[in-house]
This record gives sequence, structure tokens and C-alpha cells, in this order.
Amino acid sequence: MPNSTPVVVVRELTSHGYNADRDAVTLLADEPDPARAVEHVVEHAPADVLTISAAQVRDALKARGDDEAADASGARNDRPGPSTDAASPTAADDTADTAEQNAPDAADHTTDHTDDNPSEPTISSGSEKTTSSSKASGSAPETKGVSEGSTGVSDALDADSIGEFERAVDETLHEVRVANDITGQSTGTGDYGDFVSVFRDRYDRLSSKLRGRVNHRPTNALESMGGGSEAAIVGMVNDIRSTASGHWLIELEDTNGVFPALVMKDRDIAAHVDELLLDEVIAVEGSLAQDGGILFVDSLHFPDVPRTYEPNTADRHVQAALISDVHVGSQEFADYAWESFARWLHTEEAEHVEYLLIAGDMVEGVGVYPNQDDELDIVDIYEQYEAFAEKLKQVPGDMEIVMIPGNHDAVRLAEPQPAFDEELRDIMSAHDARITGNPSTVTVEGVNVLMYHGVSIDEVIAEHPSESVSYQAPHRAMEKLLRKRHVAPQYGGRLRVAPEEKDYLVMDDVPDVFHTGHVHKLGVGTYNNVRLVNSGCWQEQTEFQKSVNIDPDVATAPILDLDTLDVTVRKFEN
Ligand code: D5M
Ligand code: FE
Ligand code: ZN
Repeated sequence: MPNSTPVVVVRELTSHGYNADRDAVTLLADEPDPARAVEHVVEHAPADVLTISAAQVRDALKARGDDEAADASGARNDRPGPSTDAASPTAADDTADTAEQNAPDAADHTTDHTDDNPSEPTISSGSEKTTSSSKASGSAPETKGVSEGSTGVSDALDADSIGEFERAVDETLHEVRVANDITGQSTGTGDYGDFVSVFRDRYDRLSSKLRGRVNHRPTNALESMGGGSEAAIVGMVNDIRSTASGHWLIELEDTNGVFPALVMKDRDIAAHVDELLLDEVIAVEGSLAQDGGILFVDSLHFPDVPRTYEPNTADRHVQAALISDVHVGSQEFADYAWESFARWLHTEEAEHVEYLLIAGDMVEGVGVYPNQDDELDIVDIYEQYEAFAEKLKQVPGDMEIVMIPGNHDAVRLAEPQPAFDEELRDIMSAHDARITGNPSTVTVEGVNVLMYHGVSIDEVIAEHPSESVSYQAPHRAMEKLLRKRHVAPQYGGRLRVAPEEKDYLVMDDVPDVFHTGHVHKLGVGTYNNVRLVNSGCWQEQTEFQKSVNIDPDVATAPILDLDTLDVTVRKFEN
């Protein structure tokens, strides 16, 4: 899908006199035929509505009828799967409707625990200093248990204050290790064969996490098992469609072929079908139809994170600032806010902040989105990095900086993205930052931080039917990625995946902290004891963002205690 689609959607809607929520635009842009989808929405929109919501889009698209929706979802996937012969041997569509009438009435059973996972993060209010500083400012709002300690930067921190406090950082204690970085390892030649390898590797690694939990059979052995037998499949989601009667048909693919699995619409597990993405790996258990040609699903499993996961923590009280989306070079770059942040890092309140992790979009880039040029302050990409390097120089020299690229940065767009090349490293060399790929696992004093820019978050939000997973709560989307144990499952759409021998986007090990950005909204949460942080941005609202009602969280810096994984959000004036 071209990047310009959301812009076209917004234009179309405004030409019909409508504004739209960001989630609504994303949903429409992700439709196979966005123009037609907009027409449907306009037809179905209540007369008195000015701003179209995501719920209204969903209602309108639902009203189109199952046939069209099924066609549409069938058209989405064109990548090769883990089986060498990707062609579907089963006439799943034809068998589905007759088969579902014979479905057994087994009790619903699922081992996945989304619903009872606490969605509210349990985050401490941070240090005494933060609390008192937020009281002193009198304006720090408390959101979701995250304490937003206003630093009162404008009055308390003038330029002179930098000199007042002497940081006493013992750099010999610093410890940063990087793993799972594509940089220098890329083997992709762009051949079809590389796509086959990357998906096969994904299947191998994710299926191994599920195999011990179900008694699965290879897809090509199922048909001979006999009607009515209990069976399980571990497969990659090849296709999802709704049948004429509203049930769900999931086509699963393993290294031997594909097999259809049917989830009845009235089962509890049907809710999980809504959150499936193409190309993720799941397990299903159930029973085979009388003719053996379809599996009726009773339970569905994600690779997931164990509920009892015990995260690693640092041995001493030390903190990391988790930021992203600086967008230097944009006219909307929040220069003043950055200055406040940098000055604050030199104060006593920040004495334990010894690491700065930056999850992509250092600069605004050039030609990333249509008409972006109109909003550029610096038009040359190298000059943008030079300006960014100046911003880094304001960060205390004793801090360790780690950075990965994002979709605005000058590296390949397809994920995994390698780290900045030599020329860019040279430009940014003043601070001697650790420069690594997107994604990377960065171990900071024993704490494994999975850094990923976050383009797939747009996709997860667009595909997820519930309002709980939205731009207001990006950490809920991160939770879904953790369950899938993959940072960007769905190939195609807005996300480009590079063909490689190995799938660097698989989460082999459970991270202790998952750090993303990209959507320019702050989100802090936990999922099975894994700390989730989506940092905000340092760019004020752009024209595009205005047109889709994106209200970015500008100038916030989540500060992570590496010894407890508590997070305190610092808000700077912008
Ligand atoms: O994107 C920041 C957020 O805004 C992310 O959710 C994508 C969305 N965005 C911003 N500009 C556009 C355009 N022009 N088309 C589609 N989506 C957009 P970032 O990539 O960090 O700027
Ligand atoms: Fe960004
Ligand atoms: Zn981005």
C-alpha cells in the first residue's frame, strides 16, 4: 500500500464534508480498496456526524456483507509460507459452510489470557524528588499510575543551572550489550528464495514455542486421521475469512501444506480471531469434521510470554531515559523542549539517568511522506543528521546512548533495518553513541530491552476491533506483539519486510522491557511482568497529523529505573 493512502482517504472524506479520527483513517487506508470503503462509510454515516469514528467505519464496513469482506481478506496475502508449495490444496471455501453445520458442541477452552491480564500498569510514582517536584509545579497530571513530574524547566532551569550540579557518574559500571542486530549480517538478495527462508525460519522458531503445548500433527497427516478425531495444528496464519454464516475460517500453513480451521462465531475464542494478523504463528486444537477436511477449533494458543515471567533487573539504582521520534529537520521539531530535556539531564534530579535509548526517527528525513517538503526546516538529509548530532552534544558526555533507526531515517525502509552507515555514524560521532539496527535487543546492566521503532503498531491498531487497542493506548498494541512473539507479523500492508535468511523480527527470548515509538503517543504498561514503554515524540503536530486528529504527546521522557523497572514520565515544556 502506498504511504500516501491515508492522505488520499482524508482528502476523500473532507471532500464529502467529513473529518475523521486517526483510527478511522488508518482502518480505511488499510482496506484493499480504500476509495470504495470511503464511499461505504460516507453512505452509512449518520447525517449529524462531522467526525467519523473508528466504530462507525467498522459498522459501515460490516454492513457491506460477508462476501465482499471475505474476498477482501483473501486478497491481502501474497507472500510465500513455510511450506515449499504455497498453493492451497484444499477447497476450503466450499467445505466450510457445510462443515460448520456438523461442528461438534465442545466446550470453549482457551489457554490464552488476554482478558484477565491487567491492562492498568502498576507503576510506582517514581522518586521522592519527582513527586515533590510535581507537587511544586502544581500542574502535573497523574495518568494511569504514571507520575508525570513536571520539571518546571522554564523557570527552574535556566542555562546557568547546568553548571550548578556536578554529575558523578562512574562510567566503568556501564554495561551495554547488543544482540539480534541485522547490521552487517544481511544476506538478502531480494530473491523469492529469501522470502521462503525468512518465513520458514519464522515458522520454525515460533512453532517450537507452541509444540510442547499441543499434540499437533503435520497438516498433510490430518486428513488420514479419520472424522471426529481430536487434532491440533501449529501453523502460520495464511488467510482469515468469514463464511457466509459469519463463522471464521482460518487457513493455517506448516512446512507440509495448508489446512483449514473453523472457529464458530458464538465461541469465546472467536474474539481472538479478531486480533489475528496474517503470517503470525499459532496453535489450534479441536476435532476433525466427519470427512476429515476441516478442523473445528476448540482452543487457540499464541506463542506468548509465560505469566510467571520474572524480569531481570540491574544490581544498582540506575536509570535510563527512553525516547524516540526526535524528527530534527522538521519545522515542527520541538527545539525548546529538547533544550529543556537536555538541561534537565544535567541536574541533580537526573543524576541517576545514565542511559539514553532512542527508538528511531532521529531526523525528519526527506521524501518519507507526500508533501513532506513543505514542512522541512532542513532539506538536506546530511544536514539534518548534523543538526541532530548537535542535539546529542547537549546530552551529558558520561551518558551511554543507544539508537536504532526508524522509518524517517536514512537506512532501508524494509525491516529489519540495519544501523546507520559509516557516513552517518561519522556525522553523529561526537557523543560516541551505540548505533544498532531496528529491532535490537540491548542489554543494559543485565536488563534486556527490546528496542523496535514500531511501524507495526499502526497495523495492530488498524486490525484490532476493540477500542482498548488504540492510539490512546499504544502499549496495548505492544502487548499483542508480545503475545505473537514477533515485532511485525503481518507482511505487506504498511510494513515492508526484507527477505533474509533468518527472521530478525521474531522475539526468541522474552524481553524485560519492550521499547517502541513511531505513533508519537505515550504509552506505559506491563504484560506478564514485561515492562512496555512507547515513548512520545519531540515534534509538534504536523499538517497531516492535524488532518487526521493525531494529537501527539510532545516532549515526554519516560524514565526507567533499571533496578525495579518502575517508570516515571517526565513532561517538558514545549
Ligand atoms: O509517524 C507518526 C504517526 O503518524 C504514525 O502513527 C504514522 C502516522 N503518519 C504520519 N504521517 C503520515 C502520513 N503522511 N501517512 C500515513 N501515516 C502517517 P512517523 O512515521 O513517525 O512520522
Ligand atoms: Fe516518528
Ligand atoms: Zn516513525
